[in-house]
Parts: sequence; structure tokens; C-alpha cells
Amino acid sequence: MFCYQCQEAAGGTGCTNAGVCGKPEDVANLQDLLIYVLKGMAFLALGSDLPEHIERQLSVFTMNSLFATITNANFDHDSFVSQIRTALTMRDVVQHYWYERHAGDEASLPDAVLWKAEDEIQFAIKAKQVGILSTANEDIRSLRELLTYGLKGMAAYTYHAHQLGYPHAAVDLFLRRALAATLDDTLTADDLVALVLEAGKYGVEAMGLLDQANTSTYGHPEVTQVNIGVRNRPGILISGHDLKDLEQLLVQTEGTGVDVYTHSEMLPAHYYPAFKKYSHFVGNYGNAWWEQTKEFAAFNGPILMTTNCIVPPKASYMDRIYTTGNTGYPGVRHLPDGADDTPKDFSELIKHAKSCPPPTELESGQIVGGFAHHTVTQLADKIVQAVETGAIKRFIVMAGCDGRMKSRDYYTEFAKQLPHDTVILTAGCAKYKYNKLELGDIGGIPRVLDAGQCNDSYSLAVIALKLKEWFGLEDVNQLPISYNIAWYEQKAVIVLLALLHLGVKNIHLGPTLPAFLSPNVAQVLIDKFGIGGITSVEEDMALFLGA
Ligand code: SF4
Ligand code: SF3
Repeated sequence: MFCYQCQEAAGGTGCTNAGVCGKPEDVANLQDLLIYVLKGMAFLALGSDLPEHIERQLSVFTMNSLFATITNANFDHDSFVSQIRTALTMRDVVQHYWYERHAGDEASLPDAVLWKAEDEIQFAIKAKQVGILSTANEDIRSLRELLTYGLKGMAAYTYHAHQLGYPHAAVDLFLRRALAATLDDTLTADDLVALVLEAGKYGVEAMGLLDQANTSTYGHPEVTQVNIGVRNRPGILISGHDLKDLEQLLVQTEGTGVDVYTHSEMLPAHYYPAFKKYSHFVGNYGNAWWEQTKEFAAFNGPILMTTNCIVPPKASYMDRIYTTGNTGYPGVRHLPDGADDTPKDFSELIKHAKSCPPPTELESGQIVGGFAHHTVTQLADKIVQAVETGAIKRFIVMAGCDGRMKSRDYYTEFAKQLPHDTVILTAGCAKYKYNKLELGDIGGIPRVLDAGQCNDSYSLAVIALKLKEWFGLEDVNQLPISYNIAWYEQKAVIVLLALLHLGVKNIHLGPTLPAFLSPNVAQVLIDKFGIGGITSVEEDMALFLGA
């Protein structure tokens, strides 16, 4: 195996035996093979007139498959084998339509279309030939992977939007075009750079679509005090990013005597008006994903993982963890989709919860959030005044991911040392590094404004564009905003590309720059966009605040 898609890539270069994340070699290889088949399918689909229902099926299958390969989403060998089998069957169907337009053109078909296999042994052999290192040129490899990781993030956003009934044909088409482009040996590094930047454009579209899907379905996030303590009843802990799963769980647990708590990226669900009406939706339990091994043990009740991030479960709660959607873990029960768009059946989970003791309290009190673009727009007068009077001197975007590396303490320290006339804009699980510090407020505006999940980073872009408008500026880079973003997995890649598309410059990425950026590709990002890493809290503070 060779994988370098996340920030924890072993030795800062890549995982080669097993993932630091816990992904075993066989699963990593199967993920590579699945992506290879997706590329072949994309190639065929681009050259075919597909009936609408097949087109849609293909788009949904592609987004599900890409999502399943995101870091910490799915560790289950069998589910990848079955996904590859389905992909090969679908590829045959699409190939049939391709031949209708290209009879006699078989010689132009790439290997990703032509290879065939019957059994798992052949899968394993092929998988070893089509991994990341099969692209020999380091810069082309880097650009292909940067693009693919952006597509994975994009697929996660369109998946959630699709779940809520919001498809996006143009984004689906781009996904296909970009996947197929990674097979094309005639593309130069410049061609691929252009595609990577174009991915940012579609990233903005995908995130905008998800924002529309979420807010139309569940209302605009509101300023909310979220309880971080527990009650004395059995509970279910729901983690990941899938709001529809949460909705169905809240409906099915109502009146059962079972409470529902959020973990990690599900915290911002509390900000939505649609979920506030459930009195058994108690609060948020614990912190970011990487603390789950101790927090899930203490929760005592069943845990539902709706998306990434899963840490290989400990024996102490292995029998209490469930996966659903695109997540999976060997030996963990998987709750399937409902048939024909009916809700998922969570009765097993609820029954399980009833037999468990209430959660052990980890902490008590409240944290505040709900500062997505709609709320911030309502605070416009207050914010403009605070900036004009000098009460707010600078905004620091500290969105992104949290992670287990000690070096991420940098972000806690950075937040602590920021002067009192600065405001942190955040989204994603990165917030857990500072959302429980007493950072106070500026004239009633909290110094940490949480817009929501990493999926809601779109809100931060909208806020930046609004600030530009309120202050009558020409360029978003004239704003008193600095970007000190923490990244971990591939959704952060599409957020970064989206910000670049919106013209944001001088973004700092940490705790380390991606291993998948070759020196030349990194240099392009530095030259074109002023991308940088992080150094020490003191040096970066001076840099960001212009001291
Ligand atoms: Fe390594 Fe990250 Fe890949 Fe896991 S996802 S195998 S930690 S690079
Ligand atoms: Fe977090 Fe996995 Fe990225 Fe969604 S939950 S931000 S790491």
C-alpha cells in the first residue's frame, strides 16, 4: 500500500504498511482499486449518451464510493470488495452505451475500462498495480492526487445534499470529467493545475448546494447554548456529519425514554431550529473524533457513526458501536439504508440503548455556536461598528480539522495568545482545540464564532464576502482577516480549493503541509496564492497581526 492522503501520513511522506489511521494494507489497496474503476466508469460515461436514471445512479454510486475512501470513514474489507463488484457491473452497463456511439473504437479505451477480474485474488493483484505510485512522475502524481482528494471532499458534500433531495448535475459532471482526466497521460502539469483550480469552483457550488439543502430543510442555524453535561437516562451518541440520520434518529427515539447526544462534528446540529423541538436531544458529549476511544467508553450507551471519523474501536465498546451510510468497520454492526427511500430502522439501536446505563458525565456547562452566515448577517451593524471603532482589529479563520498529533496544541496556544481585539471564525472539528476556553466576547460578540461543521466552511466564505461588501472593499484580501487553517482529511482539501477559487490569498495550513504536494506543486501554490505552513505561535502571531 501507499497512502498519503491525510495529514497523518507516516513520517510526513506516506503510510506503507498500515495506516497511522488504522487502515490495513488490504483495505488501502481495495480503495485504490475502487477509485481506478470509478475513473474507468467516468471515462465511459463522458463518451456516452446515458439515460437519465443511469446517469443519476452513476453519480450517486460515484459519490458514495469516493466518500467511503475518505480518511477514517470505512475500514471494512468486505464492503470494498462488494463495492468493486458493483462498480464492475455498472461499468459494463455504461460500456454498453459507450459502444453505441463508438463502435470499433475499442483501441482508445484505457486499462481502467478494460481490465476484468472475477475474484478477490485478482482484485488484490490488480490493486497493487494501480495505486498512487503507479504514476511515475512526482508532480503529475501530486496533481492527480490533489485533484482526487478534492473530489473526495466534494463528493462528501454532494452526498449530504443528495440525501436531502438536492442533486447537482454540473458538479456530478465535473466529478466525472476530473476523474477521467486523471487517466489521461497527455495532460501536462499545467493542464492538471487548471483542473485543480476548477475543482475549487465546483467546490464552492457543492458547498453552496449543501448549505441550501441544510438550511431549507432544517432552518438557518441560530445562536445556541449547547449543554455539554449529561442527564440520568440512557442515551445514544451520534457522530459524523449526516443530519438526515440525526433527524431520523430523533424522530424514532422520541417518547422512548432514550436521550440523544452529539459527538464531534455532529455538535452543530444543535444550532438548527428543526432539531431544537426535541426535548430528548440533550447536548454534546465529549470532543473531537480522535478522543472517541476514551469518550465512547465512558458514554455507556450505543454510538452511531454516520460518516468519518472512526478510530479503530476498543474492546470496551466494540459491541456498542454501529455504522451506517458510507462508514464501516469489520465486526461492527452496519445499519443499512431504508428500502425505497424509507427511513433507516434504528430500532435495534434504541433497544440496545434501553439496556445501557446513562452516560458518565465528562464535564458540565454550555458552549455557544450557531454563527453561520445568516446569523452573522443579522449581526452586521454590530460587527461593522466594532471594526470601525477598533474594538475588533482582526478576524482569524481557524477552521478545519482536529487531530491527535501533539503538535496541534499549537492551535490551543494560538487561540489563547490572540489579543482580546481579535475574533476567531471557525467551522469543522478544529474548534475543539479552543471552544471550551474562556475567551470572552467583544461587545456581546463571542470571540469564537462557530459556523458549524467543516461542511459549513461555505458560511465562512460567505461571511468574508459580506464583510468585503459592508466595508466597500474591492478585494477580499483587503479585509482584516487571516487564515490559519488546520487540516486532516480530504474535505479540508476541497475547502482549501474553494477558498483559492474565491481569490483568498496567504492561507496558512498546518500543522504540516500535505505530503501529497510535491516540492514543485507546493511552489506553484506558494507563488500563485501565498500558501504557507505554520511555525511557532509567537512568530505566526506576529505575522498574522502584522506586529
Ligand atoms: Fe496514512 Fe492518512 Fe492514508 Fe490513513 S488516510 S493510510 S493515516 S495517509
Ligand atoms: Fe473533523 Fe474528521 Fe476534518 Fe469534518 S470529523 S472536520 S477531521
